Parts: sequence; C-alpha cells; structure tokens
Amino acid sequence: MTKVVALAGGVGGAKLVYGLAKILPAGDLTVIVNTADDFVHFGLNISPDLDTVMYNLAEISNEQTGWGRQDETWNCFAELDKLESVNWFKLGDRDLAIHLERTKLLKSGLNLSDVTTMLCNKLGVEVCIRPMSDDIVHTIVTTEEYGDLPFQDYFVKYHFEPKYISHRFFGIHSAKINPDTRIAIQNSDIIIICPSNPWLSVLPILAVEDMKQLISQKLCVAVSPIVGNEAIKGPAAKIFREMNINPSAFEVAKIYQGVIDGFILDKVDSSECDLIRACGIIPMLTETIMKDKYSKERLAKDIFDFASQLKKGN
Ligand code: FO1
Repeated sequence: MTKVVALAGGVGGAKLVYGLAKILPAGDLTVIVNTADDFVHFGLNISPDLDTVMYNLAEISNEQTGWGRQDETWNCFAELDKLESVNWFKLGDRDLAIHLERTKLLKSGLNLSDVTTMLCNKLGVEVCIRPMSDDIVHTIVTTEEYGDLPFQDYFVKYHFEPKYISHRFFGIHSAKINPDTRIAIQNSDIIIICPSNPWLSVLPILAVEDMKQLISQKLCVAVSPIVGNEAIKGPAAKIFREMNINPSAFEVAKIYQGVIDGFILDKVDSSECDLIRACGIIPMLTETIMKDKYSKERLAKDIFDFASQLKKGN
C-alpha cells in the first residue's frame, strides 16, 4: 500500500487527480488543494480549486471549461444580468448550491477542511480532499495596467491579459496547516505536484507554515504544466515571458529545486533533460497532455511507476 499526497490547483491539477483516483485505492490518495484563489462573491464563500477537484472526482464537472458543473443551467445568472448585477464570474444554478451550502456550513463555525469533507461525502467523493489551510489566504497579482488585482479579477474579469509585475499571498504568514493534513503528509510515501500553475497554484500551498519543509522530507515529483514552451491552459507561459524568462519545463523544474526529486515532462521537451539533471532532479519523459479519461489515467500510472522506483535524494 503506497500512500500518495497530490498538490493541486486549477484545471490541470484536477485532471491529474482524476487519473490518480482511477489507479489508487481511495484511502491511499489525499489531495491538498490551493485555496488562495478563494474569494467572497455575492456574500458567498467560493473555493474554485476545491470545487474543480471535487467535481472532477465526482465526475460531474464541465469537461469543456474544466471548471463548474456539467448539465448546468444559468437561470439565476440570467436574472442577475437583467438586474444589471455583477456578471464577470459565471455562477451556474447547480454550482450555486455548493457555494450556498459551503457558506452556510462555514457560518455555523465549521472549518474549511471539515466543510470540504462534508461536501465530498454528499457528492460521493471518497478520496480525501483537503484545503492547503483553514485560514484565509488571497493571491494578489500586481499588474502594470491596474496595480493590485485580487486573483479572480486578474484571472477571470481581465482574462489574465494585464501585464504581470509580481504577486503575493495575503494572509500567508498566519495561515496554519490543519493537523490532519500534516499527518497525511507525514504518513505519505510519495508526493506528486500536479501540472498546475507553479506561482499561482502550487507556491501558495508550499508557502503555508512549514509545508515546504514537510514535503521536502518526502519523496516528491512534479509534473510540468508547460509543454513545448506553452501552457496547456492559463497564464503560466505568459507570466514567464513577462518575467523575461523563456517558458520551459526546465524553468518550472528550477522553481521546485530543493523540493522535488523527480520531474515529469513531455517528450517534446526531451532536450531539457540534461539541464534538469544538472539541478539534481531526475527527469522522466512521457506524454503529459491529458485530453481524455484514458490519458489522465495513463499519465497517473506513468508518474506513480516513476516515483515508486525513485529513492529520496537520489
Ligand atoms: N473561470 C473563468 O474563466 N470564468 C468564469 O466565469 C469562472 C467561473 C467559475 C465559477 C466557479 C468556479 O469554481 C470556477 C470558476 N472559474 C471561472 C474558474 C476559476 O476562476 C479558476 O478555475 C481558478 O480559480 C483558477 O485555477
């Protein structure tokens, strides 16, 4: 029995988590999810990355967008539009039920970890999904055109078009790791950093309390979200360019240097393996683009087999 902890955020992370859940017994997989994208909208506590992972595992996610629900209706959203209300963040009717329930449970005094477990139980998700912290953390992106933007304003309202200057995690210094999350990491055999945005989805998780130290003590591999100098989805390659760094799998591996023992990258980037080895990281080449359920499961198996034969500190 091999205990796996996956760190995930965003659509790419959720896709790999789906594949991992297909190859591992539910009790052997724990997913620690970025919550720095969370925000309060219409007075509702919205946790996009927790919901995206939960919906993928419940097999009720919208496969086209990667977020939100399948078979969604937009009656409430349409009425809000008639009221000329805020409409840049689309909230479907089915999705709204989760936001309403999460907000009610949090207001009753439960923490986000317990609320997430309750919602997963109600959706029949057996894999353990845990927020990176029960405390509030907000990613703020500083841009050339608008100055500081809350994450969802940068990502959704402005479609990550503004020029990236820097970012920070508001509240990170007081954010604690839930004791059960800490135990899950300490009891794990392998940690997998999913192909999520390194700065906006993974580094918030590693920045919580002593998370980075906890994870660095474990055998850890990461999957590149950059393939052929481009991101599959989202602003990762654009942010690299705005940092004057060439977007590459190697540059992602460098971000995780000191934390990871192995790095999984796409075959198209095979020329970068020597650079990755020079960082003391073992590369593994495979097809990393997940376009259907089969490829999610196959990638998960490739990663698990690769990590299982690595030794800590190689
Ligand atoms: N992303 C969009 O690009 N447009 C939206 O209108 C949108 C709504 C939305 C509603 C609920 C939810 O859980 C996610 C939603 N997302 C939307 C995706 C979300 O902004 C991103 O998935 C993450 O925050 C970034 O990883």
